[in-house]
Amino acid sequence: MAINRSVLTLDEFTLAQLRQFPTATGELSRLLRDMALAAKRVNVEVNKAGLVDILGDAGSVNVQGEDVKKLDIFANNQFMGVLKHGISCAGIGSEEMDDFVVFDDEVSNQSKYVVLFDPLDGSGNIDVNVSIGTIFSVYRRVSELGKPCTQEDFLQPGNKQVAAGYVVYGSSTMLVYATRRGVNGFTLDPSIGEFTLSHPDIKCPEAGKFYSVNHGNFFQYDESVRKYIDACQRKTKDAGGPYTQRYIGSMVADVHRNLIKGGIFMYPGTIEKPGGKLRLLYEANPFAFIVGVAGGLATNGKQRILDVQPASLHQRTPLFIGSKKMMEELETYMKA
Ligand code: P6P
Repeated sequence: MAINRSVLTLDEFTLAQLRQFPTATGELSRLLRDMALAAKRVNVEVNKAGLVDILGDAGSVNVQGEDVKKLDIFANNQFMGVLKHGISCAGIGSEEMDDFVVFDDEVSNQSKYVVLFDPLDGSGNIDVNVSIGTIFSVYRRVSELGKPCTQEDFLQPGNKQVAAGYVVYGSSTMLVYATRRGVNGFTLDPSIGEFTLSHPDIKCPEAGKFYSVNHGNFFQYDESVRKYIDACQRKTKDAGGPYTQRYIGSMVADVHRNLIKGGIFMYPGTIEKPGGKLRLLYEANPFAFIVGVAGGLATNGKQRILDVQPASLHQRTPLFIGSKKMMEELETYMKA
């Protein structure tokens, strides 16, 4: 029987990349394998979330007598656990934890990366069965190897990212990650329990027909944003339209669709939240890196997201991200 070797697993893919750089230590490949392992464990729980609800809400005790943790706390513990017990990460910052976590053991202190992540973004959508996701960002430490990582390791601008990625727990479970060499997507094959290369070398189409924004906040947006949204609604066929408004309310699902098919996602500042809702370090930056490597753009309305110097772990930012030509058109309204 011929062995189907055409479909590479994530491990085979990262090792093939590693073989092209003999001087590489393999730490990043191991880190990605750690993230994929945690994603598989989270995927199992996300897929039975409805059952968990039937058997008892978070905080209750399930039929096995186990404490049922909120899924995003469960996901946080899975990603933190694999990174703490791996060999590639000195510490983490998480949406679920007030401060960054220094692993501070001999092996971790020698590790050259730190990771920021949102373990389960959009978890409010779980009980209505809408796709949710994990988002992560990888930096090389600026602090001295051999010692515990420091706050400076986590507060680097997005343009210093070494890698970034996300997992979308949807109709299938996909892991997409980017390095400066490219963006590649892997779909979980349940028959072998491995993420397998399904979307090699993802490029964000220069133009698209999807625009994603919460229309409920329309009258709270700046006039320039309202004018652009109005223009999206008026797009005729000869101007690249008509556009479709698609907004799932789960950033990973919305940005993933726009990355693959072309489109723009906007979470502007509002009168109530002028600084926006989304988090810079583990939501905007990783997606800005991924979409940027794929040929798209991402700004906060004033500057490129990747150039923003972070001041704190959980700071928020307005976010406009997607196809190059759509972002350039938006910028003409913002400059007007
Ligand atoms: P709104 C989910 O809570 C989230 O953080 C993102 O995944 C999503 O894009 C956004 O918030 C939706 O926010 O205010 O439009 O419901």
